[in-house]
Amino acid sequence: MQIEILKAYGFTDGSASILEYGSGLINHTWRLSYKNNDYILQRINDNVFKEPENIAHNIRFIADYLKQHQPDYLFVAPVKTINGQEMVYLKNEGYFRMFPFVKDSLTKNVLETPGEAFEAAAQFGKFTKLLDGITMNNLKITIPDFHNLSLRQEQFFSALKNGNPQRINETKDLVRELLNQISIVTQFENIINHSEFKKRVTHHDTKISNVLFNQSGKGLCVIDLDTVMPGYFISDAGDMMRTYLSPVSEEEKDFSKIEIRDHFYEAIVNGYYNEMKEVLTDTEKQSFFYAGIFMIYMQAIRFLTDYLNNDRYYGSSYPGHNLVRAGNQAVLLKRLLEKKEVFSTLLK
Ligand code: GN1
Ligand code: MG
Repeated sequence: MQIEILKAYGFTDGSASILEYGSGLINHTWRLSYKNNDYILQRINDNVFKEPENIAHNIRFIADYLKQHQPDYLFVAPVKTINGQEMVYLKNEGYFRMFPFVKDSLTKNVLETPGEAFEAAAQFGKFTKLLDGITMNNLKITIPDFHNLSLRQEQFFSALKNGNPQRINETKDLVRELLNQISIVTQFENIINHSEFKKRVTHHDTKISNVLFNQSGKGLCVIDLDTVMPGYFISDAGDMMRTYLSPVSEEEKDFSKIEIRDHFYEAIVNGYYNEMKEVLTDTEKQSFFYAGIFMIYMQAIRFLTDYLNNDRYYGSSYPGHNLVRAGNQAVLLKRLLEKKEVFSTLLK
């Protein structure tokens, strides 16, 4: 670890200890201890987040808003450097920032019970609800078009034209299967043109490891706010479905293990509605099931696009890694589509 970073925070007596932490694909995370205090240190991937200052702006704005309007909410704000900065920039290394490690809190990498899904969904719903009064223009866009499915579709088409020819050839069946689902993109376009579909403060990365729990399993707050920006609720509800419904993750190679657990779906609906029922419009509520379809389809084409582009975005730890991930998400999509009728009775 660069000594300059420790210095910037005034951790200068040589006693700081640091360990690799977390499993995100984009940023790099460490856990740091210094004089009986624990911290989370992260390097922001500035290939993905081209203007890290926008992240700092949003977090600062939200922190101030919550302090004023929702003082009881536990908001994990960045630790400032001794010069009062929220980030440290090191030449050739990029941007770093640090958060306090909330005492007695824990994160989960694997979701085991519907109760955990309920807590997490309630926390993501609460976050959007508490920020319902913010004027959207006050927030910056940290990744332009991040969940713009039309653009993701275009990027997919362009990879099919200009990507690795051998890989294009090898993936024909999966490509065809995904292209058959083009109506998912049309539905997205209808949604964004509908006036009852609101831009809201959305987290955009609602996996279980982005929720802090207390020791007795109650949700405390959400973390990892880099992709917090104006968006649609389908991003958050949908990514919960994408990552909570199946007992196995996007990394699973044995696709026969991919299934949809009804009780987890119910828990997501109930947890999210617990906070958002009065906030969402009827039109939005009618798209609750679609949220999962939208996010899973988008992730399938993002992984496949990256495979066709030689893994330049997500990287790859074994040959065919992004193809496995894409195939996995395509199966998950199929399994969820089979549940449409059953789940429609749960949508209130
Ligand atoms: C990336 O870095 P991580 O794991 O939090 C990606 C998400 C994907 C996810 C798939 C900025 O998130 O959109 O859903 O991988 N984040 C970005 O694992 O691209
Ligand atoms: Mg993330």
